Amino acid sequence: MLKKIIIIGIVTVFVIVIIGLVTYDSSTEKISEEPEVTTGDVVIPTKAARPGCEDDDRCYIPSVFTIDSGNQVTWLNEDSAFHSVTSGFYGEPSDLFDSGHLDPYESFTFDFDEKGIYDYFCTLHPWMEGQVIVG
Ligand SMILES: [Cu+2]
Repeated sequence: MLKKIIIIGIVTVFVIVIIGLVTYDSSTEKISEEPEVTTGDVVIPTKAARPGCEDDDRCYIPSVFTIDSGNQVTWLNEDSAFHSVTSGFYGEPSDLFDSGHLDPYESFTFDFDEKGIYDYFCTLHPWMEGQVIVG
């Protein structure tokens, strides 16, 4: 009788360990399958919605981003406010690209195929300016 109980106990522990391993495996798989949306070449930092970030060029970080032609740039809004990434200058958009209003943690990607210096700004906060240099 005692032997039976010990065997049942061992089997039960064994089954629990296996179930634990299986669920652990599937949960880590799920995490790795999710697309990465938390990285950006250029980040819109917290508090960019308030004037002051332009004093040390930190409305977009980095405020000047250099790439080779044919590459893309991804902006990530890490602020809790809406922002945009819009080509040109405030009041003088160049109509090359416009992210529209980016929600917090939303990102925007644009392909730069031609060499040049591309200024951009935020339609909601005139003091927010950045530049992409395509070489
Ligand atoms: Cu903004």
